[in-house]
Amino acid sequence: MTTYLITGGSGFIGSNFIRYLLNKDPDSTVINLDKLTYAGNQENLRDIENDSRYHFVYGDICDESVVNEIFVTQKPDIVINFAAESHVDRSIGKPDDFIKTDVFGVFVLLEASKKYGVDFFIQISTDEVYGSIDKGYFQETDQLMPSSPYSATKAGGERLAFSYFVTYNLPVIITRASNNFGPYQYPEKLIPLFITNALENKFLPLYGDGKNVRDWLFVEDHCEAILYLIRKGTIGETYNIGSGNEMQNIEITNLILEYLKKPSSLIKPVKDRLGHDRRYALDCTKLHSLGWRSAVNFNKGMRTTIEWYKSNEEWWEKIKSGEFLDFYKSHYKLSYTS
Ligand code: NAD
Ligand code: TDX
Repeated sequence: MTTYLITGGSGFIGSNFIRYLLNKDPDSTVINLDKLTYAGNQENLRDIENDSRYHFVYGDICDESVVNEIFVTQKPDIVINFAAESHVDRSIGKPDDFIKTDVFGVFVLLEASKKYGVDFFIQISTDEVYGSIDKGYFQETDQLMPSSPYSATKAGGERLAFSYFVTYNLPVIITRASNNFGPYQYPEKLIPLFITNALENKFLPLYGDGKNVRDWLFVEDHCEAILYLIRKGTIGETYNIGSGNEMQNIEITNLILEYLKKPSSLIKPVKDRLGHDRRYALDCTKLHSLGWRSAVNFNKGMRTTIEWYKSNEEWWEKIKSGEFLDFYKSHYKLSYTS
């Protein structure tokens, strides 16, 4: 029996990971510590909330007393820290909570893990810590040049985790995944925003020239890679997790519109994101050499994702009529009804 402390388990990747883990490993117990920020949603785990192996704790990873209480009472074997402020645009507008959660929160989890002891501490970082690359692929040993407050705080959090490995021998593994997509992603991010806007016949606000490139990883592949690294990874190491599905934003946009049979007149070029990274691309040789490769074909992953948003309107309509609406209106300065 392995007890996992999953932080941020009510968000996009965390909820997919918990569902994946409970399916794959019948002997696991999960404690999900989540602050339920605007991005946390208990609907994401409605189907497993009555599973006796699943326990939800409402709380902040920055709150030492809540974190210590979990370590004392639940004695987690493995900590996987997904909790973060995760949206680049919000970090440009107001970085405060990014600095708290993505750096200080990691510190609180590391301190508790050091004090009470764990078998693994997995820090979920991101490809954005490298910054932008016009040609070629980032390797794990490349320098970190984060460009947004989001990526800078993620770099701070993961380097702090690494320092606990070097200094205190804490069994840390760091993962740097590329852009994820799939079910339950909050509709502020490119793919779910554009799918749901298209379904509502609303504009798709494409930044700049639309030619920025991301490497798209289906969320279930990401979940699988994390579990794989717990089995096969080496403590103290950092691993890139990508799929090699490089796409320009305009290509993704056209694909969504074509699939949904919506007109390209819905595309609305808008002012570019400040400090917008042009391209992210990962060299995943290190992970491949352990025997793992992403399995989900991009087009299949997109079909699954679009169909999920088509069948789960209630899930996203509730979100888009709440807190999201204020963010959207002030950020895009577009008429939301057009
Ligand atoms: P998300 O924004 O969907 O979810 C974040 C979750 O963390 C939410 O449930 C939120 O309530 C919770 N949370 C935020 N602050 C908290 C705090 N102080 N205490 C406890 N819980 C808190 O994010 P996501 O897209 O699922 O990303 C998960 C992790 O993966 C993040 O660390 C992110 O940096 C990383 N990552 C994301 C991607 C991606 O494409 N989405 C790619 C690479 C890495
Ligand atoms: O309205 C939009 N229009 C647009 O053109 C939005 C929201 C995005 N974009 C562009 C910006 C990026 O080039 O689409 C691309 C993807 O944007 P996001 O979905 O915001 O993702 P990104 O900024 O690449 O960061 C994501 O991947 C790495 C996650 O949000 C991070 O949490 C993760 O670390």
